[in-house]
Amino acid sequence: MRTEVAIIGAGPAGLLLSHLLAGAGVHSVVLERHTRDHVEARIRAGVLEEPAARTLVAAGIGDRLKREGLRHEGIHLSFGGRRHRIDFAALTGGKAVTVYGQHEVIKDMIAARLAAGGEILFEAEAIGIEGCDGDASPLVRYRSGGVGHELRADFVAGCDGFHGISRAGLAPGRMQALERTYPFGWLGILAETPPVSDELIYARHGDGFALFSMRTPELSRLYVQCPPDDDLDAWPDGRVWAALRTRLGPDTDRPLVPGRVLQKGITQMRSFVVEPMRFGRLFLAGDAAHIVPPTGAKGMNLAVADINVLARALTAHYRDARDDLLETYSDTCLGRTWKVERFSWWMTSLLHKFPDAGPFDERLQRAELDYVTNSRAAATTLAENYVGLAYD
Ligand code: FAS
Ligand code: PHB
Repeated sequence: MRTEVAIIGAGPAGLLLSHLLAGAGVHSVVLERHTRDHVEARIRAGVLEEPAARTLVAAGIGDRLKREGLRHEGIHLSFGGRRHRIDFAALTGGKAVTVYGQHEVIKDMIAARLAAGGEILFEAEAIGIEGCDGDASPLVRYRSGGVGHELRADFVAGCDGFHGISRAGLAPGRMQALERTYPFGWLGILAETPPVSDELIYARHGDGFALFSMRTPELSRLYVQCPPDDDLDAWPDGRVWAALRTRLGPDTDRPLVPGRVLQKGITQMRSFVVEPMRFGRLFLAGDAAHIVPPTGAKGMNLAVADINVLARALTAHYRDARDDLLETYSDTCLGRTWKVERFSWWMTSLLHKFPDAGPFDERLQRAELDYVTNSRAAATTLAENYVGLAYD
């Protein structure tokens, strides 16, 4: 099989790239190792920053997002038993985020691709990438239905997430991996319970962090900080609800009502960046190139930002015979990535309980929370990062 751009992975990065390229008349094939049902049911992120939501709407895949997405003009930071609102609209000239599940974004993208005759091969696992360094066309080997296949292309987009083969297949000496891991994880649930607040609550509590988020007026997404290697069995529903009630505290719009837990999982917390993000004709994007702790709600948004740059660069190559944007792809993306890494690390440091933290550290953390919630300058910094820094 032959295409112009071989895309590995049908996550937000791969699907959006395929869609934007099709809009510019560039052919691509998406290889996805899981079934369509699996990728559409996978519960992950839930907040779209403004530039990302605008990108989806401009690309014609934002109709349901506009109809069903929840516009949030602020968040709450909760500590010392009280909530403090960060008013995005007032601090950023009217900007906001949109609460809309990542799996809903995936459904919209897949439906749009298939309706337009796009090629997404599900249950097609890429097993090798060859020949990305020369002028010759690279080759992606993949397995589907127990049979080996080949996909030849001009370029390969590695959109296969943190555990994918695109980055893993590179010789260690070709890249630098920069990482920070955190001494805690997040236990997250998706539950049938009415929201305790009209906006997200990020809680810093003596027992650890907690987050109230939502998907719909009936479905809430809730997280509690837990030890990094904790086992799900250690968290029966009753314990989860008790921890949430304690850490979110009494200052909510409505009481927390335990409901049916539809999904439960533990996510590791790490900051990770690989440099560069381009290796000849192979371009890494999204989680394949960088991971942020979810405290800043940036994972999916950073993937969309990368694709915004990559789609423009590949379109310029095919339409205008320009390769300068391909040349600068890695630097352009890393510039934003490190700002987003900083913000996500800062939010994580501000709101979590570090096992080895002493009273001095805790006083500093408290002072930072007091400063952020009482200084317009500091609150503005948080707000402009949370709603999303403008694309270059
Ligand atoms: P993705 O991981 O979404 O997609 C990669 C795709 O490649 C997958 O479909 C995978 O099956 C496929 N693939 C992998 N190897 C392949 C191969 N060899 N052949 C073919 N296909 C292959 N962010 C938040 O902001 N909030 C959250 O609550 C949150 N929760 C998360 C929970 C988890 C468990 C994870 C892993 C991430 C979470 N994130 C969260 C971050 C998340 O939103 C990611 O940043 C986002 O999915 C990144 O998108 P992609 O780069 O497209 O990668
Ligand atoms: C979510 O809704 O899943 C969510 C929201 C904000 C975060 C992380 C996750 O920071």
